[in-house]
Amino acid sequence: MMAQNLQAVGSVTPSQPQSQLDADAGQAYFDHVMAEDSRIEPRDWMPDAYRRTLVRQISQHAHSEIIGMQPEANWISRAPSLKRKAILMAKVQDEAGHGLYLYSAAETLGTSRDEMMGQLVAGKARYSSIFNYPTVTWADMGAIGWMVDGAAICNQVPLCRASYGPYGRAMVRVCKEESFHQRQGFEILLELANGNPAQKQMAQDAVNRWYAPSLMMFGPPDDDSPNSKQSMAWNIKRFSNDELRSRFVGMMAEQVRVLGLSLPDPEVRFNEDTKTWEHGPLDWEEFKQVLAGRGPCNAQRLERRRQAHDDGGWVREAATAYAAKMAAKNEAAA
Ligand code: BYC
Repeated sequence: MMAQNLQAVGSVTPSQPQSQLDADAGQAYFDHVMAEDSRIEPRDWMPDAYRRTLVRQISQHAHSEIIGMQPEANWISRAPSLKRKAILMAKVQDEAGHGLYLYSAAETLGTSRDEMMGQLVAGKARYSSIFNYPTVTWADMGAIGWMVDGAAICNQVPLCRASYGPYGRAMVRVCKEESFHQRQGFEILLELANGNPAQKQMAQDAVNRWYAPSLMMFGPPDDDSPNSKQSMAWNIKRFSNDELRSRFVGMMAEQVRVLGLSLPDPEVRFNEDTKTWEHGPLDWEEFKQVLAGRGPCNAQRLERRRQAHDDGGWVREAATAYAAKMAAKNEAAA
């Protein structure tokens, strides 16, 4: 936090625990940080609603990374070469790492990882709609890397400047890794697109399947997005859902030409008047169904996560027993 910021808000210091600030002084400090487009850190005073919004968004994001491992892990044993298996395995491990940075960032807001994981396995937490679609061919690994990670980059690069410090900092590393993921997906599609006619068709079919779901990753249209306005006022979101979706369409429209493939949307065009990319209508009813748990793979994804959680129970028990043993030993030595 810069010194001039502190002077401007009198005696309030950024690291003062919340309990030591009265609400008015805390709110004044918080408003000042927002006006300066500066950062809130874990021990700073913050409005309860800001904290809740962050826990909601960061935990959903963490869950997305963890559930997002499944559609790709599904292809590790069937990847067409040892090199492809190794690359895919590294990518899936990266997603686990992203989940861990994000759970850690959410924990700094006072919600434990156990609690967040409990909500996920109970089916009470959201995670990205995109991971409720099946991965039916190897080309889907290319389409996920190019389109899903591409959408993630468009959405997440602005989040590197999110007003909550631990979230913004986690995003920097996540985005670097996502860029590598996107390149590997593009390269899978490029190789298939330059292969035999059946391989090229496989790549085109995958692009067709993932196009609309990847556009929906950005969330509902702006006039149906209840959280955007406040999140933008709090410098968490920097652009609206539709703005980011439009940027993403422009990015794909250029890159798909290099692949020698096409987007399954004849209405994609650059509007010279508004200087934005436009696309055809999306099936928002399908999006709502997926969010309500009725997508093609929702049940399967949750069941697999529950199974993995149960299978890992012995590790949690062992870690708890070890911590208790160490605590008792330290107490005896004190
Ligand atoms: N899926 O008011 P809105 C990845 C919900 S991981 C499900 O616009 P907001 C990757 C939304 O939560 C990608 N739910 O909300 C991993 C809200 O419901 P609640 C994950 C969605 O928060 C592995 C309601 O709809 N990325 O990239 O302002 C392998 C109304 O929406 C979705 C992130 O999580 C959706 N697509 O904006 C490869 C990024 N969209 O909570 C790749 C961080 C909306 O009120 N998150 N909803 O019950 C964000 O940027 C924002 O939370 C969103 C939504 C843009 C997603």
